[in-house]
Parts: sequence; C-alpha cells; structure tokens
Amino acid sequence: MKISDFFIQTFREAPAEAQVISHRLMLRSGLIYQTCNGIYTWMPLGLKVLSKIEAIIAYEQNKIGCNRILMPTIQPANFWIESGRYNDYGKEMLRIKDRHDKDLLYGPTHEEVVTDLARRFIKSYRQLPTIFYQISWKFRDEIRPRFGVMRGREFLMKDGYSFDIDQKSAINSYKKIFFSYLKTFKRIGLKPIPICAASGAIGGNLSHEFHIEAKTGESEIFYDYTYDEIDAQKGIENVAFEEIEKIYTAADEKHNSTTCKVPPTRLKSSRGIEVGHIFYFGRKYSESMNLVVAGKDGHPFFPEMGSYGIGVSRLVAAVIEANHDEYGIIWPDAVAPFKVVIITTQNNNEQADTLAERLYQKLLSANVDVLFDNRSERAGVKFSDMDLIGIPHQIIIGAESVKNGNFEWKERRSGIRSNLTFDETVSRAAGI
Ligand code: P5A
Repeated sequence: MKISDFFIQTFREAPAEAQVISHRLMLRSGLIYQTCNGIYTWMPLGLKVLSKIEAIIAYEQNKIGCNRILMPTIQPANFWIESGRYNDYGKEMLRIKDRHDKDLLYGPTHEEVVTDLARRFIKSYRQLPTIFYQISWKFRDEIRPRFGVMRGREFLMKDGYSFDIDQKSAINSYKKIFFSYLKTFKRIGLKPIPICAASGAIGGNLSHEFHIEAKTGESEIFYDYTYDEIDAQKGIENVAFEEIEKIYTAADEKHNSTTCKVPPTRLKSSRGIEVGHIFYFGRKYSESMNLVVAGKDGHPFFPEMGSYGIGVSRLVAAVIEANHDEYGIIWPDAVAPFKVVIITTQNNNEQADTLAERLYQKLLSANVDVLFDNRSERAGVKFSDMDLIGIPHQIIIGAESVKNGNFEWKERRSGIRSNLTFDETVSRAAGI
C-alpha cells in the first residue's frame, strides 16, 4: 500500500482523558476513533491489526476442531428468561423493543443463543463432543467504560461453546481450549498467564482467566515464580494441565497473603490485563433450556457445557501495553498492520523515487505486506510517524542508496541497522 492511497492520520498529542499508554498510542496513531462513549470506529490501520489477531485466533480454533459460526448480535429476551439470566444481568444489558413490542437485546454473550441452536441440531450422543465458536461484536453497557478499547461498551469477542456427553469429556474439551489459548496468545507475541479463577475443579465449576502483564492492568495478579521458570525452560503450552494447576496463581480478592503457601521470595505480584476467560459450567444451560440428547443406552440426557472467551479488540490494546517505547508502538511481526515500510529520505530525487518504486513493486510481487511512505515530507516527520505507528521493519533509502543501490534496514525494536543489497533486502522482507 502506498501511503498516498492509505487513509491514515497521526497526531502529536492524545486527548487528556486518554490515561493509559495503549489508549494514547491508539488515538495518536489513528487506529481508532471514538464515535461515542465506549464505542469505537476501527480506522484502516487499526482494522488491519484487529483482522490479523482475528485470523490467528480463527486458525488456532479451527486447528483443534472448533466449528466457526456467526450468531446474531440481536437476541430475543425469551431465551434469557428461560435460562433465568434476564433479570440477573441488570443494567449492563442493552434492552430493546421492536415495533411489535417484542423484547430484544444486544447480546453481551451467547450461551443462550448457542444452547437454542444446539437443541435444534444436536439430537444424538454421536454428535458429541461439538465445539462452536464465533468472532462477533458484543455490547455491555459498562458502568465505567475506560482505557479505550480495553473496556469498551461495544467490543469484539471470540466466544466458543462446548457440548459433551459427560463431565470427563467436558473437562477434556476445556483442557483442549486451555492449551489452544496459550498457543494463540503466544503466536500473537504475548506471554499469557492462566490464573485459576474458581476452586474445586472436580465436581464443580472450573474457570481460568488469561492475563497479560502490564503496569496499567486492571487486575492485581499473584503467581509463583516457578511459572516463569517452567515457561522459559519448556514453554508452558508443553506442560501437562495437572502440572500447571499445581503452580499457585490468584487474582485480586482470591489471593490471601496469610494463607498463601508460596514463600514471599517466590511470589510474584504484578498487574494483569484479562484477555481471555474460560468456564466449565456443566448442565446449567442444557437443563434450564431443555437441551436433551439421546444417549448410547437410549436414555435422554443433558449435555455438559463450557464457554470460552477471548477479548479480541482488548487484545490490540494489550499488545500495545506490552510492546511500546517512548517513540510509539512496536508491533510484533505476527500482528503488525504492515510488516515493512519503505521510507525515502530523498525528496524530489528522481533516482531515489525510481529505486523506491522498483523495490516496492518487487516486494508486492513477493507478497510482502509493505507500506511505502511516498510522502514528500521531511525525513524526520516520516521517521517519527513510522516509529509511532510501529511498523517493525524499516527500509530506508538515503543519499548513499542512490549511489550504490543498497538500502539501510532498521529494526524498530532494537534500533539495529544493517546495509543490504537490493536482493538481500527482498529476501529478508519475504522471510519475515
Ligand atoms: C466466555 C465466552 C464470557 O462472556 N461467555 C462467552 C463467556 N466471558 S467474559 O469473561 O465475560 O468475557 C470474555 C472476554 O471478553 C473480554 N471483555 C471485554 N473486552 C473489552 N471491553 C469489555 N467491556 C469487555 N468485557 C469483556 C475480556 O477479555 C474477557 O476475558
């Protein structure tokens, strides 16, 4: 994409009410625009990042056999009356009446809708286990929307729902998602910390939150240092669930410093952003909404269910919280809106323009996601804009390039510069 064709606008300052760094950087680099309180428009640059995160999540979900669907954002109230949650949900639920005076709502989550779907399509134990998922917009009329898309009112969630014949099988599905989530977050370039969110795995509820450490995280998290050691040694996603469960983790009110058995020297406390939350809740919805399936012995039974959420739009903010410096965002390669940017420092120089255009065309044909900053701005303006929007690799065409046809390759994160020939530049870019 040539920047002359790309709708992008950067700002030197963020509004004072934007307090946390990710919110400030998202506004300054024009990723999002606040349409109204807690409700955002995703601008071209922001949408590219959001879509890349979405694609990674969908890929990992499909890989473990989850079925992607798309349920409506608007739901009938009667499902929620059936499940018993209509009144409990309170003011966070946006309630709507249609022209026939029917009660509708903008879905804050989809357990009810998916259970209704299952009671129409899942009739036999042979169809189990089944996992459905979607990536869709939710609305929660949060009392205090804040920090931009971190806590919005309308936000993008990946929500998944599992149906199993019994508890053993349900816990299996739960574990499958648990590990898939660890891999997903790592592929996005983050370090996830699963925090046990409920006690008594067997016989009751099971729940984990996935946190990303950041100074501005809304939750306080505590965990045994062993987690970091094991993760560094083997990668936490390669460790058995039972082993991970033995490592002490707790968030906020669940942590009790007097009863906690981890010695203070091994207890890490930091702040976390909750980017995922998974639940095993048994027959809560299948029973209340009468989802009945024929068993092997011919007897009908209520399937065991779980639900699994990732805050997709919140992840964009979390990635920035974990990847920035004083100049701006530093996107991990996997989710960068563009992987490389071509910057020419030589304005009104035909040779430089020709060289830049030739490189740009070559990178396009090599399928490189490239941005070409072809503005006739001062080099300093281009550098600070590109540092701000965080393209991870910069190819600089300077005075020397015009003479020898070589480029300077600069890594946004480390600042390391190298001199490369035309061909070396192309193959390095194609290899990212
Ligand atoms: C699990 C999937 C659920 O809703 N039902 C379907 C379950 N869980 S949750 O924890 O309430 O939400 C899942 C994830 O969504 C993100 N999230 C938000 N992101 C931005 N703004 C919000 N207001 C918001 N609320 C929740 C979080 O990442 C959460 O883990």
